[in-house]
Amino acid sequence: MSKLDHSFVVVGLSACYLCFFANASSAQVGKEALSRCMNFAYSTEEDFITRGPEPPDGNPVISAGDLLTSHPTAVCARNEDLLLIFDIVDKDDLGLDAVDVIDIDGYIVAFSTEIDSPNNGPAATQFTAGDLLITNGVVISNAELTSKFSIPFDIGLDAVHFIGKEENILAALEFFSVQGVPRGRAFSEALTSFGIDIWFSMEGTFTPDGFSLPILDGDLLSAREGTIVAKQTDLFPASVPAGIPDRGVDFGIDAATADRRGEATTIEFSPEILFNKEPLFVDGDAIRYAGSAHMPNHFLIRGFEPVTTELGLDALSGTLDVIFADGFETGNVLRWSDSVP
Ligand SMILES: [Ca+2]
Ligand SMILES: [Ca+2]
Ligand SMILES: [Ca+2]
Repeated sequence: MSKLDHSFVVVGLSACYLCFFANASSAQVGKEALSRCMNFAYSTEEDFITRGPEPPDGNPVISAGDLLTSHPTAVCARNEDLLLIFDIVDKDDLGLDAVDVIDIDGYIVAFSTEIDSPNNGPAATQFTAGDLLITNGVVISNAELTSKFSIPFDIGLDAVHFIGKEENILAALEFFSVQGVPRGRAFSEALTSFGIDIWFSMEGTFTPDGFSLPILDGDLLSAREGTIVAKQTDLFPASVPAGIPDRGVDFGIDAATADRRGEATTIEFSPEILFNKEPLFVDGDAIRYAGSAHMPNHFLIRGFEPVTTELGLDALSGTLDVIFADGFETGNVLRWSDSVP
């Protein structure tokens, strides 16, 4: 083969490769795939190639914006599936930074993206990365979510979980879809009237009026009450220096889930940074309230057989119970050495 022919082949291959990745950002797996995430769902921080089960669309590239499960391992939604109703014009993958799978049959998923909508223009904002999106088209703005804390700017959103009976949550989301999302204080009043709450974590730290200490990136908050549901200090065992100013470090919350009854002890979360003393954990791990159990990242992702053991974790939904029941249990101690399969 001449050098010229060779370069045509290389260019052709490169073009196909680019086509492939262009397709990766506009892939869909359809509504049926969501049922796989009925009990447990998550999202990674990074893109990777699966060497495990082939996604329904045949594309082995998994995006950090896709919704995944490890029970059993599957892609439940591509980023574009979640964003379908928002009609994203250039079909970009906008990332996935928080998720709560609420209703499989009605395809109701609450989530947030990593970046603002490309449809935002000078005249109107469709949504930002700090807003809470629902697959029925509802946008709960960051201002409404944080209204009880009176935060005067978009402070981001990187974990979300709905509290309340499922029928009440669905009724509220339907009401918001038909009537619009109430603004300001009326939003928290609407949550009260439907008997639901939205727990969430911000991307930053802020001291609201009436608070003697700042609310942290690593606190879990109540949108309805304007209170801290779980303080950073409460999430870890006493041996971890979590909490400012009492212990020294804000490890952040990058993902959080719990049951729907509002029991803080059922919280499962992922921190933003690692801890390199005992009990060891990394930012992609999932940890149960007060450090009562620990799920290493590599255990969540291992069904995809990625060529690494750590892909990050920035959204959690459902419960890790199903994974623990699958034969993984570290008991009451956080120890990395115990958890390597
Ligand atoms: Ca993600
Ligand atoms: Ca997150
Ligand atoms: Ca946070």
